[in-house]
Amino acid sequence: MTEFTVLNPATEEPVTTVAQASAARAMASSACSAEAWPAWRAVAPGDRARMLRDFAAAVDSASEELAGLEVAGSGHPIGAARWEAGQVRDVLLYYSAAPERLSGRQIPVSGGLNVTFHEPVGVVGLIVPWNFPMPILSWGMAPALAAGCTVVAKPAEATPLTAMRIGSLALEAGLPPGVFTVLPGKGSVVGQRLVDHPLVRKIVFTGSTEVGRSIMADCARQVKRLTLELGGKSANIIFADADLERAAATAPYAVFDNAGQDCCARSRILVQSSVIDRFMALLEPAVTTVTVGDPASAATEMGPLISAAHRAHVASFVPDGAPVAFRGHAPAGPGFWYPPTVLAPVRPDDPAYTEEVFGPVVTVTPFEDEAEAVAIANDTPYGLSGSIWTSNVGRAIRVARAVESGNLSVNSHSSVRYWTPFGGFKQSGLGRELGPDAPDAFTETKNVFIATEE
Ligand code: TAP
Repeated sequence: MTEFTVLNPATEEPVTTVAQASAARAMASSACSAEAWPAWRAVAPGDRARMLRDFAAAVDSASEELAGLEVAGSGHPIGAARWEAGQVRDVLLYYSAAPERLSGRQIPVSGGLNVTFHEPVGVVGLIVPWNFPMPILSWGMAPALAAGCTVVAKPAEATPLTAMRIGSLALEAGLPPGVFTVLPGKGSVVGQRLVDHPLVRKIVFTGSTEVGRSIMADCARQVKRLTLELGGKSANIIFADADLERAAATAPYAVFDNAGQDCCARSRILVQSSVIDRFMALLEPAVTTVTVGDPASAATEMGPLISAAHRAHVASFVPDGAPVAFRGHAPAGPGFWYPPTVLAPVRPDDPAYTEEVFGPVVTVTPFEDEAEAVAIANDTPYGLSGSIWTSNVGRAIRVARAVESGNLSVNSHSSVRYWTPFGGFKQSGLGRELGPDAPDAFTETKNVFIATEE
């Protein structure tokens, strides 16, 4: 049996070891999930709703334990980890209302009537990255279960602990065995078997664009349903007429949240050139005062990166001689620390400007006018997120419509809410999660004609 040692990213010390599921176990669990499906889809909608509420209550009562696991195993600051555990509860509660609302339509036709049904697709394979182990698990798990699907979830190898505990909480809350299964293990072993297994009818993948592309090709061979949530290189666009104080004060949280390991990180700040000096003067104290340190401390705003390898990857974007305008602090000693770093001015071909860094590194680039801001924002293969700062309502709407991205905010740095649709344009993904329609993505529409003529 292969084991994986989970390291505490803040101390580099082992937290625990986890037995990795084998390829055979992944295949067997997929088959068990398929066996559990007919009974789960037959549970009366109100009863399925109640079971999801019981699951949410179990998560709620274990929220401190879950938060502690995320602090130890992923290095998330305790305040963020508590919020993430609360998000699992809230997402389960939100979608617990869905089973009783999965109503079809009645369509008038000559000679009878047509009715439509939302039929669950079957077993869903849910593949989760390491950056937000709890929220991203819940975004796929809750609407899939609500729609009447069974779920086999594969957390990232590096961060399996909270998903495993949530899997056991599902059983404690009364979900039948096989309805929600968590399989820790390698992507190339467990994840790939979920993609390949013919009884897994849909894959929900969140991760890198590179792996997403290969999973899409594998799903194509079986015409398997697929949702992809992939990388990002989002812009934070600041016009001269914006509230510069607020824009600068919140810019660090738009990119350094979760140490920049955030698909929605606004990692390219674009500032109208007439105010760029003033903006940089406001940004510097906002960046240098970000509290980076012990994730267990309630005052901490930014923790470590996930691993030594990932820190080396992030550092490769800031080689000797890089145009560091200013940077914040990070602890010395053990832990995969990297300080918040602002690069300016950057060349248009600088990898820190063109590629997803997935760490606390942000570039600042000037633009002259609205057209140039939109052109720069769209000059990327990605299209996940972004922010627009302006006091001109018309401009806010024009730019929001022109930026090719799935999730935007105006005069705010936050755009992800579980009750609104979430997903990417271009190479940031395919399909949408969250929002009121998410359970529909786990169903097929069936159309039945009923003759009424004698
Ligand atoms: P990946 O390396 O792509 O891994 C994501 C998940 O896929 C992990 O569970 C991984 O397992 C698994 N995996 C790897 N190879 C696989 C294969 N051949 N078949 C099936 N599964 C496989 O990404 P990551 O480094 O963990 O996450 C960072 C990336 O995710 C960034 O690009 C980020 O932007 C993106 N992301 C996007 C979003 C949204 S919502 N758009 C949210 C968060 C993150 P192992 O880890 O065990 O190898």
